[in-house]
Amino acid sequence: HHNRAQSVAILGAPFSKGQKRRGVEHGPKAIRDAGLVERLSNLDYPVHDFGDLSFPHLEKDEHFTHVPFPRSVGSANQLLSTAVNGAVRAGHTCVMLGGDHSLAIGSVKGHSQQCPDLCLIWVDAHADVNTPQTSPSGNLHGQSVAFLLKELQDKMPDIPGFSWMKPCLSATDLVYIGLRDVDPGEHDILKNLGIQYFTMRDIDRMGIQRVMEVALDHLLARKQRPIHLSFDIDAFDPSLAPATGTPVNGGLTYREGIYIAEEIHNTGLLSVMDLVEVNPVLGASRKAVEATAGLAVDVIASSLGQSREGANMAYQEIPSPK
Ligand code: 6HN
Ligand code: MN
Ligand code: MN
Ligand code: MN
Repeated sequence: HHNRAQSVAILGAPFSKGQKRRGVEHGPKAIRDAGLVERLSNLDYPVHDFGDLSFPHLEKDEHFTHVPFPRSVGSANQLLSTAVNGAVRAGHTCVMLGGDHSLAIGSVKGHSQQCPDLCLIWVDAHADVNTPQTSPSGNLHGQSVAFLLKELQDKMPDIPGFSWMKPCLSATDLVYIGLRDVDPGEHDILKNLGIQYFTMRDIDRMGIQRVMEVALDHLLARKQRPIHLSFDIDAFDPSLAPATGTPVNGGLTYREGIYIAEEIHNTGLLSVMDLVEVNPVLGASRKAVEATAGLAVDVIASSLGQSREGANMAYQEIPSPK
């Protein structure tokens, strides 16, 4: 079996200014409280929890057109990119706990500084590929992929806080899974750039097994390369993941989500993963919050090798009765 005895680094990113609702900055705590470290310690590698990053509070951060908090989002992502870069350089498989999905800008950027040939799997109800001009909300968590794509460089204005950021991915390096709420400008971008994507309708038609086969083939058939998995918890159906800011009906089932994670683990190529948009303030009850955070733990554990077949830990010998 491919299990590299690699260590895992956990990085908390308690940040919420990629959107306007409060609470998603408490995502890292909710996911840890749901037992993340304990679950990962049942797998066969050392886990290092590096705690939460601390992001500077900026007193004055005026809107850029209708985009709120541009400097806060820019500086948080710059800091995160340095942290992810360092964790990958140190040889860890890195798990970034959000926080909102604008954090993928820094996470992917930092990863790409160590692994320039990485590919990106974006599991989400949303495409998060708006430019400031196509964005209906202005929120930067709906624009992360637009910062990352070289093909969109001349469509992106100079946003305050982002002078450090240069795109690092090509449209062919990216696959989406789980889409069901795509803005008109985003659909145009997906089509024009020829990005590979699988909507919930595609999953209905093809089944998740075939979707993963085609997705991984698209990214890896020519050469094996490091995978960045950016997993937005709102990819799941809201009945499973209610505590999130932009829920959309008709999402992934539990088994589809876990299957995606298992297939990514089975490539042996997962290098960095983001688990974002768990918002404990938006759960209707404590149970709803725990269900959402527990689901996040399940996705992370499955991505790192927890198996439904068992055999997560080496078992030496069947004991004989004395
Ligand atoms: N997310 N497409 C919408 C927007 O505001 O641009 C929703 C974005 C949601 C972002 O869930 O990470
Ligand atoms: Mn997202
Ligand atoms: Mn989303
Ligand atoms: Mn394994």
